[in-house]
Amino acid sequence: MAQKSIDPAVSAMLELSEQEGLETAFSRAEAMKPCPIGHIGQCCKICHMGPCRLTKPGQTGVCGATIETVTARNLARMIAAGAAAHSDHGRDLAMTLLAVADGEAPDYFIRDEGKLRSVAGYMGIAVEKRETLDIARDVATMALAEFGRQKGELMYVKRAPQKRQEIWRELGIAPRGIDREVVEIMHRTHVGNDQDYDHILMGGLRCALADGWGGSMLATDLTDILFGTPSPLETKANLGVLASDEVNLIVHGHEPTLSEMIAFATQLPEMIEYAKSKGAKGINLAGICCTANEVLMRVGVGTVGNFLSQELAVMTGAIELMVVDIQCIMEALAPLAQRYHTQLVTTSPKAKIEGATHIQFDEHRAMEIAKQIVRMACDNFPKRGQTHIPQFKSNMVAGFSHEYANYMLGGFYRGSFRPLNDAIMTGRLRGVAGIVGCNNPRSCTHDEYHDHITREFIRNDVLVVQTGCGALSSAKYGLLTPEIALREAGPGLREICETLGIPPVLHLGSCVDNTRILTVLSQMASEGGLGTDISDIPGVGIAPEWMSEKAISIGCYFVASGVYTIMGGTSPVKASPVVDEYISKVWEGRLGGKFEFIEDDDEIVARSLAHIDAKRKALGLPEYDPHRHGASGDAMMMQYLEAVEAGKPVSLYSTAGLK
Ligand code: XCC
Repeated sequence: MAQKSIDPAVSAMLELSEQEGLETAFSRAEAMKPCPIGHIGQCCKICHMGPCRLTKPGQTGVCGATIETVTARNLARMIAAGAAAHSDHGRDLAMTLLAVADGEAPDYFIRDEGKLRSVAGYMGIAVEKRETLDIARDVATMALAEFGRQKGELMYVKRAPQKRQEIWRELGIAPRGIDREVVEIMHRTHVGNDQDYDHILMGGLRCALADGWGGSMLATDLTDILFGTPSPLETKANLGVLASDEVNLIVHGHEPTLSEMIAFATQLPEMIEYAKSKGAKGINLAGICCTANEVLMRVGVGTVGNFLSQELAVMTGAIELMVVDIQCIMEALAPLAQRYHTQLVTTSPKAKIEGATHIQFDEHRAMEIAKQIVRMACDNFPKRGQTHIPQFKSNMVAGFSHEYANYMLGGFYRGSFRPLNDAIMTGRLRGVAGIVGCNNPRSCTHDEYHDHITREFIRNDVLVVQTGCGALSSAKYGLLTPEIALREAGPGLREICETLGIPPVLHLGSCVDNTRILTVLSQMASEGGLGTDISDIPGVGIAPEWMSEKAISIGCYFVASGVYTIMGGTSPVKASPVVDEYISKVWEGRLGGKFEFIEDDDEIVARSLAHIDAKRKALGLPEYDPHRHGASGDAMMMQYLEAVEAGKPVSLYSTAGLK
């Protein structure tokens, strides 16, 4: 059997699934090849004269649509679906904040007043001598109005560098209302409407910007206000976080509203006593996907893994209950859970699954519902049969918000991004990279691209920031620990990590928190020394194992913000070489950021480093030289420890020359 995952816990569970004849996403991907027509955007199914398959050169659909129009419409619709998903998540958080402000959601409160005041500042809401809940009400109301805004631009456009805002205005893509941009793409891509690929795709970028600088950015801000702005904390990752003698409850999906409440409910003495009354030693909460990211970076809940681990977690037989909210939840979980004692509970009115138990979440009764779910999990514990928990888990540090980055670079009184910019200017850091997004059993061995690309970057002195399932991948292999810098980071990056005590790979949160990267890039651009716009910064964005439409929306808002963005795997517009080239070359000419799909991981690294070096050159910065910044004292210590481990006779004083 070809290696399907680099994760030993996943491999162990896949072996078990084969022995027991159980299907997984891995086996289904192998058994059913992707549709060769749809895979590259060759199929048009937006009306019922089709679907039309444009497989021959020059062929058009029944209506006359060219392959350029068809691929462009398909991509634009992916953006709209992704933007809708992220933004609707943001809307729900605004509704929760409003309910808190109106005293209708008594189990929640404002956890970060400072953030509330800064967000009010972005929105032009007065804060002086005002009650917290009054400010919160105005912030929630203004946030909700952004979805239905009919005139003008989204408020957060102003958070981008001035030059970037002007580019958007000149190109006519400054986003207006969030809902309006999504609706307009659906309208424009309806049969017989917008039939100019350039025009369709520029509209797609405007919709993506409404996600990045609108719905998702609001989701991040409102989550921080309600649940706290993250700062680093330690937790653990991989299937080994499951407990053999405790009730295992898994939160999966994306929204923090219920999972945060469940995290508190599991700590209540009455709940722990209840678990004990069922024969368990306690309650063990863990997460999957971005719900995991939300609760791990705020309350230190461990994660069992990323997207492709969801079925395998159930197959351990050790999960009493998996509660899901929205997005990235496989339908296959329901029939699989029925083969075990695991209860699958859906909670969102937007995501029901046949065969699962539905307990509708309502923020007005949040703790009551959380307790009900925790009790259900405990009730299930006596039904547990044989378990197979792979004993693999790694330490991780998570929770590097933009606010914390300011603090870590300069303390309370001198918080600033100056040291980061200086490090790039001197060449200690070659550049920065965001490695984000999903897993995809069809594009590569599970986690392999995330892992390989991340390690190559840190070896080359590129500071890596991560979100989503990419971050969870690195968590499982120990890349989110400061120690890894000693072993694998290049000398300049290692020096910085040692000085600040940070890992060379920073966990920035969930997928909506990709907007934290936008904020960081904007601050770097305005700090000085690295140009005046995001597109001047020596950096790249990569989603090496993407699979969801949300990843396409994220990729496009990064491109529109000026970032060279690389997606792994096959291009969904490959059927039109014209459109494939357009999203790279034409977009780069207009926006400074380009969108490329690259199938090979080494090529992703090579093109990224070449881009970073070209940006350094354009800024007049010294050429990157890995030997310029010497090895630190800790490097000598590492050599000494390695020699001791290898049983070599050595003294600490002689390690400097030791190979
Ligand atoms: Fe989903 Fe956010 Fe992709 Fe992971 S990274 S598979 S979208 S959970 Ni967002």
